[in-house]
Amino acid sequence: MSVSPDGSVAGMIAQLKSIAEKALADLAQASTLESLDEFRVAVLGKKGSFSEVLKGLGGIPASDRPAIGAAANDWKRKLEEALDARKSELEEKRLASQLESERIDISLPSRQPPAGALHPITQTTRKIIQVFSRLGFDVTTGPEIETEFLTFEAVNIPKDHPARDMQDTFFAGPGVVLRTHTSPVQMRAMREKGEWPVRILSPGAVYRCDDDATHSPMFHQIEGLWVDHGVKMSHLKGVLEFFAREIFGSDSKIRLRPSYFPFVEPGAEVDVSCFNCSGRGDDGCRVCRGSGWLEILGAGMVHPRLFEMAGFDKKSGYAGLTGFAFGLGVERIAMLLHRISDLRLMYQGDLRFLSQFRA
Ligand code: FA5
Repeated sequence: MSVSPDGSVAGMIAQLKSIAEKALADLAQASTLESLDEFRVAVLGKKGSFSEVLKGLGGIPASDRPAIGAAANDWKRKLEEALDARKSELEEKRLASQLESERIDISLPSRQPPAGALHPITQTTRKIIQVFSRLGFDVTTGPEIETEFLTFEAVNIPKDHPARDMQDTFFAGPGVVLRTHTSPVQMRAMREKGEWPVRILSPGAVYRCDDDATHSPMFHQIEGLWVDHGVKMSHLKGVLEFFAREIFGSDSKIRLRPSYFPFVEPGAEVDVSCFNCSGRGDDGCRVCRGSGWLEILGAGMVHPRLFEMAGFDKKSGYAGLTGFAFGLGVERIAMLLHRISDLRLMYQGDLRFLSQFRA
């Protein structure tokens, strides 16, 4: 089909017209963007039907060619415009159907992402801090990597003292340890302030060479210290009684059993009445195992040597200065409150265990 059937100018223009008109009609039926591309190649491409006709121009006298060229360009422009218009139409349709198929139903209830919760140790720590804050204790912290001096000597545990064996520890370098208790913060707080009163609470991680169901190599303590003229053992008892009632229930009682800690004199282990059997010591009580009491912390009156170590100036009147201190294990309190039998569960990151503590 390279020349018009009769080889005339009019015949060739008529042929172009018929191809273009058929193409325009077909175009209106094209239903996909892909078929538009095929269409463009089949009609306007190098080997398309339009070009094939124009190849016959060689056999046409030069004077007639401009008329055929003008007609061809005119139809080509019309075809291209029609193609572009159809393309926009089909693109719009495709977008509309895509939007329809991807429509989001905003009235559907949303999926709840799994909610996190504070770790039971954090929850317990915060609960305890809240109780003591109400009594005016300020929270202060100390470093976990501590000098051997502040961990031991400064709180009256000399190098050769047997009490050191009870707190065997990890050395981080010469004279530097992972602190075994929060008691060095007592010394830091007194030294920092340089005067009294001092009334602080210090939570934080501590480290010991321990590892069993009730002892972990890393655990948490909260230290309390109240130093002022006139602070007595009865104040210690009152404060701890308040603490026990707030944490374990309003019927809770406490008892102090004489004990030894080098940094207090006198010293005591403090027990709280069993909240499970109301302190009766029932035979089958799984919490207190029939004793009626649960050990919760160590406490006592600050040893006067600590005031010297703190650098308090005797001449400025610290004679007669007294204070009490206590130290509790946060895991121990959490275990009692939630009846957890093995403290290692708290460090395993098992969500089946942890999700039980969602508030
Ligand atoms: C002390 O650490 C003293 N500094 C507490 C103190 C402060 C006494 C101020 C007097 C005045 P103790 O070694 O008993 O004391 O530890 C205190 C608590 O930490 C214990 O009652 C126990 O609940 C907890 N604890 C001790 N070792 C571990 C361990 N390895 N894992 C978990 N908890 C522990």
